[in-house]
Amino acid sequence: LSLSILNDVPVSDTVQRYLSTDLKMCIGGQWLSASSGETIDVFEPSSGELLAKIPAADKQDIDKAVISAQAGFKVWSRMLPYERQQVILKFADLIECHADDFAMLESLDNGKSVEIARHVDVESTIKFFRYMAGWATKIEGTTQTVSVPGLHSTYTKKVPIGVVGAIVPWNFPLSMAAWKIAPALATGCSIILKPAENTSLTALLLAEIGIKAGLPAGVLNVVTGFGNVAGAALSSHPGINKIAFTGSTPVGKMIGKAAMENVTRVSLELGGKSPVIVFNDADIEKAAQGAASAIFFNHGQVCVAGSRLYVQSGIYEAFIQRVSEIANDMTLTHGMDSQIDMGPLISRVQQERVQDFIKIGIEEGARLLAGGCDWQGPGYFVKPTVFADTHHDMTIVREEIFGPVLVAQSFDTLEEVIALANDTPFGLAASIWSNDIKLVHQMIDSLEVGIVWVNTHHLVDASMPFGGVKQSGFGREQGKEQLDLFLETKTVWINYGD
Ligand code: TXE
Repeated sequence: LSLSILNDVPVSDTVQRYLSTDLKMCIGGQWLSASSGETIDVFEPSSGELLAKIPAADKQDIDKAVISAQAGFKVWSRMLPYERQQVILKFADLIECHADDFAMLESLDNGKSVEIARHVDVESTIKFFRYMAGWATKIEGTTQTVSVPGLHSTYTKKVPIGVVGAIVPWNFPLSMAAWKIAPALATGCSIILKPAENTSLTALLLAEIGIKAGLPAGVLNVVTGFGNVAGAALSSHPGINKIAFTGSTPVGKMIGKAAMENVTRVSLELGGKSPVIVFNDADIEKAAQGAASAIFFNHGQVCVAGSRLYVQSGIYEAFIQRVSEIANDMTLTHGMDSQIDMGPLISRVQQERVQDFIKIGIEEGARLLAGGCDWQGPGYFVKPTVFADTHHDMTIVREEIFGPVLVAQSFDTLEEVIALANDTPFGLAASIWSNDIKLVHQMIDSLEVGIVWVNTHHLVDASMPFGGVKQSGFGREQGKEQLDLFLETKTVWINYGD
């Protein structure tokens, strides 16, 4: 397939192979079409042009993948941790060799800047694989002193949970796949990954590279398909030992229910409506740049996006004017253009959904300072939008919009802003902008969230747990804590008395 945005751009053979109407998915080390022969059209979001066709898997394909993953698990879990570590490290090296291919495919599939894809998504993926490879040889049980009479040797072993079913969204397709695959491999699990139907290309390339790195057949399966068909078949399959999901809260609830039917372990990383809280003493310029990037990074399609802005009344007007200026100055273009500040949203559906929220905001009487819902031209773009003078009865304040739309309001006291920040069913992240050490610590203690940033937003690292409270989900990804999601504890009692 040829794409208009690639007219003057050199394209590698690997990338060219993926711009195809005949892509296959990876089950048990084999490249297969869907059993039904059905496919899904995938579009390049800045032009709406056809990018690729991927298999539309159904229950039959998931059944096949589960059998393969069960066989893969037997081989992989019995390998020495050191051998598994070497394969994961090789996997990371090969991702690095293909870093530019991954970045270009991610940009074409998702619409984000190819530079950001290369330096954020791909770079962090490589680091994460290396970080998790380190843990492969360091998974330990404990010995205990017990209080029952007699002579007993007692200890715990950590054993891999088995076959992992992973379902991931389209906003960070490669990173989200990596966040599930790397810890599964490090703990000795096998995995079936179902990428989002609109962004499966980098997941398929990961499967190709994983085989080259030496993963035994069936250890990493990538099954493409629609959520309500392939995703539903995966999350309700009795042969799956753990479901790891990232996506919307409504789908997370459905997956949780389906998993519980089989008492399958489940971890959920769901939606958010994260507050950005700016106090009078903050450096206005730095905090305004921070607040803008908190909402506009990745075009607002980030679970931890800083989508609610609370500014203390002394600097409120100046602050929201500055954030609006930043929004108005942003260049909207496709991911191959070096002038890009913001790319398109993922799909026509998301563009319409986000623009509808903007219309509702205007109807509900919020003050529109930047942007709006009048994008003219091709592609699924939405202008960076800032609403001021919002309040908590408004739909745009209560719901996750998942686009470049910021809602701002002022506050006076610490108590007031704590109540506002926590007045949401979500509890993923928050950022605080102030240099008052007492106030910052009081805020950290009071916010009902899984992640707090101070004078920054969006920082993520392989070693730092990531996840939310309330309806933003449960379980922590990244860091040592994530390993527990993929391990079971086995308790051993040995009586060595008479
Ligand atoms: O998400 P879905 P959608 C939110 C965000 C966005 C909205 C809709 O608000 O506007 O969700 O996006 C798979 N059983 N987030 O519809 O449906 C699906 O195929 C099993 C926030 O794209 O949650 C995809 O692989 N799986 C979020 C994955 O779930 C199912 C990121 C996520 O898609 C399924 C994405 C089912 N019944 C959207 N239905 C975040 N906070 O990170 C769908 N899927």
